[in-house]
Amino acid sequence: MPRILVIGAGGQIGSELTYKLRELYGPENVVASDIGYHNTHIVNSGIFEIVDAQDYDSIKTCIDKHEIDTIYLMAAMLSATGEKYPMKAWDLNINSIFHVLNLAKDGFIKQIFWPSSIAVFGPTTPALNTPQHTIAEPTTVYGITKQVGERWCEYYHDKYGVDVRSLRYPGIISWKTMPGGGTTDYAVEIYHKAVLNKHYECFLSENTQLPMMFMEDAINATVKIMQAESNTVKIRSSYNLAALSFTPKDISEAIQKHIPEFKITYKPDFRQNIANSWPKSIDDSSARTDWNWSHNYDLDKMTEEMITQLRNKYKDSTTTN
Ligand code: VAH
Repeated sequence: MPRILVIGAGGQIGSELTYKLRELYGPENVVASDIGYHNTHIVNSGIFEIVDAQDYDSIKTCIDKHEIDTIYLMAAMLSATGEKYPMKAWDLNINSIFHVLNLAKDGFIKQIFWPSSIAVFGPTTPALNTPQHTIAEPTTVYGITKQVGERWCEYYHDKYGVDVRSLRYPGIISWKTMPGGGTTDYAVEIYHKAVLNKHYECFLSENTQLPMMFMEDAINATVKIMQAESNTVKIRSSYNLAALSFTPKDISEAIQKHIPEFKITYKPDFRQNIANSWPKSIDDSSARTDWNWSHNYDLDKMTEEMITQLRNKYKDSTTTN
């Protein structure tokens, strides 16, 4: 059994990844960690440690204490917050991957998962069905950090044999843990507002098409690439990953099939420029060919699950305007 440390386990993806890994490998083999105790559910759900992803000794102390051999590095500052605090985003996103890559290079851990993002692409990238290998000139700090991180992952694999694996996540939609500081967060907020208020003011314009994915598919892809035979993981920068591609208009129409009175209004903010720089849809055929990836959720199936779960979560809440 692998001995796993999830860094950034308090976040939207990190938390659900932790629950899944504990199901697969046993709770005793999965240590959740974060910079603080903000996600009380994850803190109280099993083994938890405070780990600062920017502090090599903090990570090293934890992997020694728990005899860790595998790290899922999920801590990062996302696109919207990264534009507000560029150097903090650079420091967190880059220092953390270097520490984990060096721990592997020096033989302290065997395997790494590190999330990249479709944010590595920019306004000069072909926007429809974006290929695995194409122009990538990101115009956000977050996208720059993910592009640089991919280069270092590939370098450490090729030069030092580090077994690092990575996926270019699209926007991820889930109901258990709210996302923080992303441009695609609207696609999570809209479901909560639809169930609670039957109205959502969207910070992107109605025809802003972006690549998206339901959390269960993202978690399954992450587990699948980490379990794949090493020689099938041919791309060691990061794999394109895709499932859905929709606009705020599309998602509001899917919601109205369940909540006919739901209304959406639009008030684009600074995040519109970020969204405009990203692809509209992604070609992930390399992942489907190399390690047999496939997704399960389309927009209607995801919307049904989100609304069902959130109605249950908020069943005691009154509707507010
Ligand atoms: C963000 N959720 O919005 C992240 C993601 C593709 C978007 O990387 O910044």
